Amino acid sequence: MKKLLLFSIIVVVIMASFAPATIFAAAPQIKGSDVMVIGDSYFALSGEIVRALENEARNAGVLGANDRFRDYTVSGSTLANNGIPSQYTNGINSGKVKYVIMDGGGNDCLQGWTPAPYNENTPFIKNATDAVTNLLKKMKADGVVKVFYLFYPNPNGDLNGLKAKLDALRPIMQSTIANTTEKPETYFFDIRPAWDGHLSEYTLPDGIHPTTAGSVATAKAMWAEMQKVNFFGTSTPTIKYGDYNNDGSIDALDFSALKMHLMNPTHAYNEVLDLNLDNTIDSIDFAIMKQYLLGIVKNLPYK
Ligand SMILES: [Ca+2]
Ligand SMILES: [Ca+2]
Repeated sequence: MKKLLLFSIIVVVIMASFAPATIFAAAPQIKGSDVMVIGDSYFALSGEIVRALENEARNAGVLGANDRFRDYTVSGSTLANNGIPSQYTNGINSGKVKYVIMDGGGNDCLQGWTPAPYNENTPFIKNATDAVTNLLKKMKADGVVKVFYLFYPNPNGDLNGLKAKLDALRPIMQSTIANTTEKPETYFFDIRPAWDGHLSEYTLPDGIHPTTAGSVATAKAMWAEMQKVNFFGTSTPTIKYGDYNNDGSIDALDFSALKMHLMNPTHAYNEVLDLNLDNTIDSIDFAIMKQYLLGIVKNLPYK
């Protein structure tokens, strides 16, 4: 037992000394090239939402300082007529992605004159929702893991009935996405609450597109939602590894508790003490905790 323990400690020390220093740094957890952004002028006109969202990701340590998402957004794009879907095709043809951030449907609402009332069979709605169903299906086949679909704020003014059309499209698009079976994990995000009470401040004189303040607020709200749903899978695990006595810190008390735990020949498995996530509690975990307390291992669990 003692020999094994010593051996383990030596192995860990050797591994640590040969590993590049960056292995312990808070490295970016996603690559910008894994993230594709597609959509219309709501994103594309100034590009500020995407830039602000990248900043949020950087500030959270999720994206590297000079890394960017892959932005294929084009002003004026519809979902129908292979507009936004063709952005996706262009993007995926130059490299696979795990995450897609998108909007769409606003320009579909602006196509031609359509009398109210609107329902799921109204052409501009049906064409847009059919396009999204097919797009999600293709994304699933291409191995996209998650999709974040941003749906617009209210326009500032009626804008020839645009508000009524968006109000009709919004719930139908949301249920279409929910009912699509072949899709990546898809989040439909209604941005209106973040804009409540700020419509004039956040909207350009055209009544539709976001100002800089509107872009930043939109990105912040998107990021808060992404963190909430752990969109990029980078949130801190809820288990505090190593904190055996659950007092919020990992210290000598936990170290001696782990020692006692190991000395008990019938010791049970305890996830909190499995510091290398190999489903056993043994001398390797003990060695890792020692390294952690010495400041050599910076993060638990240690893989
Ligand atoms: Ca503790
Ligand atoms: Ca273990």
